[in-house]
Amino acid sequence: MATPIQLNQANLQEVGSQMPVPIYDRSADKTDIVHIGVGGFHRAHLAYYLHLLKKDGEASSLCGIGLREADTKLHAIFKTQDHLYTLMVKHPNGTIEPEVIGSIVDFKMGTTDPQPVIERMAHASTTIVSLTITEGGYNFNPTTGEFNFDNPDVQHELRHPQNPITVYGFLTEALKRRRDAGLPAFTVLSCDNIEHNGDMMRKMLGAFAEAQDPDLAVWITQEVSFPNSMVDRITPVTTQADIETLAQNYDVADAWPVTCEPFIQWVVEDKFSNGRPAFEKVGVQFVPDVGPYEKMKLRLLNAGHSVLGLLGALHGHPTINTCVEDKLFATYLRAFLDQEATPILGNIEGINLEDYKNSLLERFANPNIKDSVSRICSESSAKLPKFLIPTIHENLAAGGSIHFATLVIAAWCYYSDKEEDQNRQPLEIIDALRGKLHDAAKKTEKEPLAFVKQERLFGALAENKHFAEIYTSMVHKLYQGVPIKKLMQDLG
Ligand code: CS2
Repeated sequence: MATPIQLNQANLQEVGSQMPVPIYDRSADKTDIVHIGVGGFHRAHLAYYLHLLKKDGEASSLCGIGLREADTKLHAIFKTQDHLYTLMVKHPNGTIEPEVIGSIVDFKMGTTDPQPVIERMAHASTTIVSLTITEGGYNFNPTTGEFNFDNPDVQHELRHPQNPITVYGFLTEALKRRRDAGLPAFTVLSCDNIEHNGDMMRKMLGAFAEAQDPDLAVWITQEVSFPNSMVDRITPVTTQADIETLAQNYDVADAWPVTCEPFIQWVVEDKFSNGRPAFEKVGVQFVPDVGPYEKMKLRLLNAGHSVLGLLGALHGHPTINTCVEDKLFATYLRAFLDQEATPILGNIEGINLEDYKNSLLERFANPNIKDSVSRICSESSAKLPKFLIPTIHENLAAGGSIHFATLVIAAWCYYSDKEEDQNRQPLEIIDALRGKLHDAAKKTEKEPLAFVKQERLFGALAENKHFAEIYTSMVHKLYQGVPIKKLMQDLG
């Protein structure tokens, strides 16, 4: 086999014989969006929307920022590929639609030398700093909802404002320099799966800035806007097989392509303190209040994923599509969505929830996506308090059903304790709180409520008698070895 063509700017024309490539101007002098957290999702979502706009003549482009050591891998790959990457859209019928995306034109790491990152953010041309820093990256105490000042990185940057480590230190230092230089503030645009993500960011940044420099905090409150936004596109982890498919079937060497589903959605509040590209031209919806859309997506799609992921992990299903191919799982998911998640959503203007749920099941069933259960279960300690636990609390308050969601919590306890499925196969557990979850879960046999007594995750759930009764009976059965599918069937 001939050596595949290395993806980079010089080879774009050659790559263009295999798939669409960007032919727009990629010079870095009009970089007005700076993005922190360039994972697969960002590359399939905001960077893709901007790519569509650039094809339509938009001059703005993106500079990616890495604030974690783990980002050095992408940094190195981007250097050899001139920040180009392939987006492989995977259709349910097996078709793959690859396209080279060129909207990211620069990438800077903030871990070794924070100055170039601060300067990029403080640069006159920067109008938006967007974020995908994951649910866990917001640094708040889940019990109190307040900023977590105990974080040692935060402590460090409060003492050394010019040497920031977290997103908070970088944003405040860059905003301070803008204020001092008489430049307008940029918009801080959160793109994470958190209800009221913009409001949350405003509150957290406000608390940090207040502790660091109260005058600056006042300026930030007056000048910076924090639109809430709902983001959606299923983006599985890239596999070696994806890299090989590109090399073998398309003759292109890309060390880190991104794969995703065809569906894409972005609903954003139109409040940008320093202007924005005309994203509405490429299908982005601008609405006055994104709250209902966010809630719908988090409580149906993301929670639905967690339901399948945790129950599927115990059973031994490897991917989300293998879960929904299993009729019992599909029926269970629908029952959870209809009986527990939907009743608390109320009406959402312009949305038919039946259609939305039908489309979710279709999206989850895409056999070409192969979204791993381990990705879905990763960081459950940051996800479930946003996706699923509030639904249990709200149903308890309203007298609604909680059985379907409670079995997921029981499964999560078993998963955290045993770290293997019910066939004794090891599970890949990725969670910042893995040790704590394991320690709490392993007390279950002596103290059945030990896992749900972790207040920072569950609030006062364990004190609710109705919940405690259902949960205790479920963990009891799981620990006796009753198969998860039998427990699911009993509820159906
Ligand atoms: C998933 C999300 O992280 C998860 O558990 O539910 O990554 C999901 O795929 C995206 O939010 C889809 O927009």
